[in-house]
Amino acid sequence: MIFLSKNLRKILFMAGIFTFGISCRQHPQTAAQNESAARVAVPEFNADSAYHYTAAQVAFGPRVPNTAAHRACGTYLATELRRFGAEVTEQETTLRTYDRQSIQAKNIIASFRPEQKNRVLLCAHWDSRPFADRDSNPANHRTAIDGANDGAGACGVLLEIARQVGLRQPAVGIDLLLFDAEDWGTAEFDRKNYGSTGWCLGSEYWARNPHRPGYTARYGILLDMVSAPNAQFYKESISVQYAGNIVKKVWEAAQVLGYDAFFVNKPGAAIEDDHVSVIRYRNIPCIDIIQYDPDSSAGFGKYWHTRDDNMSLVSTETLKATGQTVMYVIYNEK
Ligand code: AHN
Ligand code: ZN
Repeated sequence: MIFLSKNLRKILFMAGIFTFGISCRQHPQTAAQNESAARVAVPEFNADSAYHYTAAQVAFGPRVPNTAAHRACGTYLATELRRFGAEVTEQETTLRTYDRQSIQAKNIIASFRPEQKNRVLLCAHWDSRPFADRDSNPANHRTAIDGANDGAGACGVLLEIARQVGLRQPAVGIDLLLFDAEDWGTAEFDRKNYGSTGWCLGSEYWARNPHRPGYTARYGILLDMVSAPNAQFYKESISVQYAGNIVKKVWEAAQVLGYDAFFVNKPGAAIEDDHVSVIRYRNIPCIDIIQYDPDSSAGFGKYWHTRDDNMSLVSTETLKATGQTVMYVIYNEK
């Protein structure tokens, strides 16, 4: 009898846990309520504002290191980021290019809530290429490009994100890194003498000498060439290898927002870009959102590294898709 009642109590007790467990899961909210509770309010990314910041950079003229346009644009970017409430570090250094030029470079780092340990970094390069070495007109090969798509557009997106973050902070701390001297890689006309070197000098310098000793972040997102009309971002393969979960998170966010025409669910090439410095020298997983066009010879559109990379390559639709997707990701982080 005692034996049986003990067992019975046990059974009743277990049944109690079981029904309580189920009722816990069913009781508080309907599925729809649950979904709205899980959804975080993400501010609206203003693409007109990002367009304006892009045009303002291009209006200085090509931002080639050691020129007045470059210096003026660097001041503009740092001033805007301070105006949005970020703590801004201008990291200046002298770098040497593949063709043995000594350049005054400046990485610009803008931090929101720098005391917060839980951080995400967003980056882009702000310099423009000194050579239109893929231009159809050889007379243009030794002239600089506007870099509206290759440089300014991504920084325009980051400035608008900075403005929004300044207005309402996400739970994570945000660092924006605007790298200098990304685009002084070996010119096509120098390839036979130098091979392919000299890209990403600013990001390599920062990654080896971070603005704060021991700086780290949970992960990084690099934007590069994110403004051309109908741009397509394939899943860049170094990103997939070193930060596959971040690629997944970002591409899923784009899908939720209806931007899957821009964020293509296909593997892309391996691209040497600033994210490699972040991964290699800071050990921070970092992805590259970069336009990829398998039909163009270099893979980045026929206007890449030509004089055609001007404001006509800046589409507010593409800026919006990129900016809103990144904002969705950072505002949903805990
Ligand atoms: C290479 O062409 C090796 N990497 C592309 C990096 C780049 C240049 N991004 C913009 N301009
Ligand atoms: Zn470039």
